[in-house]
Amino acid sequence: MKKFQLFPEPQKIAVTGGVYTIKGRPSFVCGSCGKEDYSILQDWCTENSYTLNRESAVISLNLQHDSSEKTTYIKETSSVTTEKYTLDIIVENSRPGIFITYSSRRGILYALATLKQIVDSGGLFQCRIEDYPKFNIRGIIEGYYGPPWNSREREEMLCLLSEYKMNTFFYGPKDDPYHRRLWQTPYDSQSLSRIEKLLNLAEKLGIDFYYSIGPGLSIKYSDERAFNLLCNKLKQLYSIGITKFGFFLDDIPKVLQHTEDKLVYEDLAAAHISIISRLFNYLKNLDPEIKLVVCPTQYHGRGNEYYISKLGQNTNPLIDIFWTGPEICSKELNLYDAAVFTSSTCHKPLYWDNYPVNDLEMGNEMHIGPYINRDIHLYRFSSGIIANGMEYPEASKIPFITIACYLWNPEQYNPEVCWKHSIRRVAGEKDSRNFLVFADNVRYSAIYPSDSPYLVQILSSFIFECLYGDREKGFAGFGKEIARYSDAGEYLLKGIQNKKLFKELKPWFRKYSDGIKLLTSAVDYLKNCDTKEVDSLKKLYKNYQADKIKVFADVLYPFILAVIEGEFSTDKRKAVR
Ligand code: LTM
Repeated sequence: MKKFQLFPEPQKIAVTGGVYTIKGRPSFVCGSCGKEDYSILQDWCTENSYTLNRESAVISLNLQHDSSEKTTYIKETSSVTTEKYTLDIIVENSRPGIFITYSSRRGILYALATLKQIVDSGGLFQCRIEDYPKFNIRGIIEGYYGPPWNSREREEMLCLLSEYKMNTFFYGPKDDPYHRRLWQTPYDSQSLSRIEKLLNLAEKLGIDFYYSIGPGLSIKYSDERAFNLLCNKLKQLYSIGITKFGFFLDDIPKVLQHTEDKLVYEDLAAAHISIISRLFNYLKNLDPEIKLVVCPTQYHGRGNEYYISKLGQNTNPLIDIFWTGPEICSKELNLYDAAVFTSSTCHKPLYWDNYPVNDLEMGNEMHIGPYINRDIHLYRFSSGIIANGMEYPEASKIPFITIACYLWNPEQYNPEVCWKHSIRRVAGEKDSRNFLVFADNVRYSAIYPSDSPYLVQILSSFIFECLYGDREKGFAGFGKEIARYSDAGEYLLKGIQNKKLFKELKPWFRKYSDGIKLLTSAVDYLKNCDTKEVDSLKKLYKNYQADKIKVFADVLYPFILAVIEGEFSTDKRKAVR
C-alpha cells in the first residue's frame, strides 16, 4: 500500500499490519451503536455514496459511547473535551471491523471524517488512532469588507470545515447591512430563515455558529432605547435558535462621538465595558447557555495598551476577546505576545487572524499560500484561532484547509505537504500539478512577504550562469523551466474542473501568464543580443506593470529592468571576468 497521510494528522496512530482492499463503493453493516448514532452513520453513508444496512455488508461499524477519562481528557492541554475519539480498524479476517469510541456527536463526526479519508484511499489498514484537537476553538469568520458569500457558498464552507474538523463559524460580513450599518433593523422573514437553515446545518455538522453584530458606527452607548433595540435584534436571532453571539466594536471611531456619551463615560473603554456587561447580563437572563465573544476597538498591538487592558480587566472572563496579534494582518503570532495580552487583559486571546482575507488595499493580492508563522504551542496560550476569509470562497478553502490542519495538530503540521493536499482537494487531482506551478508564485501576503521561492532559485542560477558560468547551459536549463511555467499558464487559462475556483482566479491566471510571457521575451532578448528588440520588451514590461493584479510579488521586476539595462549582456560578463 502506498504511503498514506491523513489531514489533519491524528495525534497518535499505530499501524499494526493487515490491509483490506475495498472494491467499488464500500458497504457497511452497523454492528453495534445507539439509535441516534445510527442516524449519524446513515447521513454519513448517504453523503458519501456508501451503503449501510444491518445484515449483508462485509465491513462492520461499531460505535461505543465512553465518557471516561480515556475519551474525554487531553493531557497536553489539561482539559476535558467532548471532541476526542478513538478509531480501531481490525482487518485480520475477511470481515473487517471498525470500532469507534466517542463521548459526543462531534467525536463520532471526527472519527467518520478520518475514516472517510482512509476508505477513499481504496483500502482499510489495520490501525489504532487516538485523536483530539490541540486548539479549543478552531474556525473561520466571514468578516471581510466586500460582497458577502451567498447561502450556498456558506453551506459548502460549513461542510468543508467539518470535513477538516474545525468547530466554529462566525457570521459577520462587514457588507451585510444588518450586521453593521442597519444593526437596529430586524431581519425580514426570508433572510431570517436563510440564517436559520445555516444554523441547522452547522449544528448537524458539529459547528458552533456565531451570529455577530457591529453597532459601533452609530450606537449611543448611554441610550437605553438604543440598548433595547440591540437586545431586540439579538432576541430575534435567539428566536431561531442562535445562542452564540459576536459583539463587534472594530473599525469605529477611537473616541466617544455622542455628547451624551461623553457626559456619562470617562472614555470609549468605559462605554464599552458598560455595554458589554449589560448585554452579557441580558443574554444570560435570556438563556444561561449563551456565549458572547467581543471584538474590541483596539484589536491589535502589544496587548498592554490602556484601552485593551482596561477593557479586558473589566470584562467577564467568560466572554472571549478577539485579538489580531501585533498587526491588523500579523506576520507572526508568538507566545511572548500572547502572554503579554493575557497578563494585561486577564483573558487569553481568541485570535481573529486576518489571513487569508484580502479586502480593501489588499484587493489585488490573492492569498492562497499555506498557513505559517504561528507558534506550534500557541494553543496553550490562547482560546483558539478564527481565520478571516476572502470574498472568494473557493480560493479561501485552500488556506483554510491548512489552517484547520495546523489547529488540530500544530506540532505535526507541515505547511508545504498540507498545502499540496489542500490544492489537490480544492482544485482537483487532475488540475493540481499545473495549479501548483502557478500557486507557487501567488504566495505573497502579510504572513509571507516574498514570493515565488522556486522561481527565485532558478532565476539566480540563471543569472549566475549568464555572468560567471556556462551561458549556454544557463539558457538551456532556464528555458526548460520557463516552458513548464508557460504550459501551466496556458493549461489553467483554458479552464479547470473547479469552475468556481476558475472564475475567482482568472485575473491571477492571466497575470501569471503575462508574467511568464514577459520573462520569456526577456530571456529571448538576452539570447539573441538583438538591441532592436529592446523597445518591444520595454512595452511589454510597461503593460505588465500597469495591471495591478499581484503575482510573483516583486520577483520579476528587478530582473526585467536589469535585462533592459543590459546588466546581463556578454560585455558585462567580460567586465566581471
Ligand atoms: O480585523 C478586524 C478585527 N476587523 C477588520 C476586518 O473586518 C477586515 O477584514 C480586516 C482586513 O482588512 N481588517 C480589519 O480591521
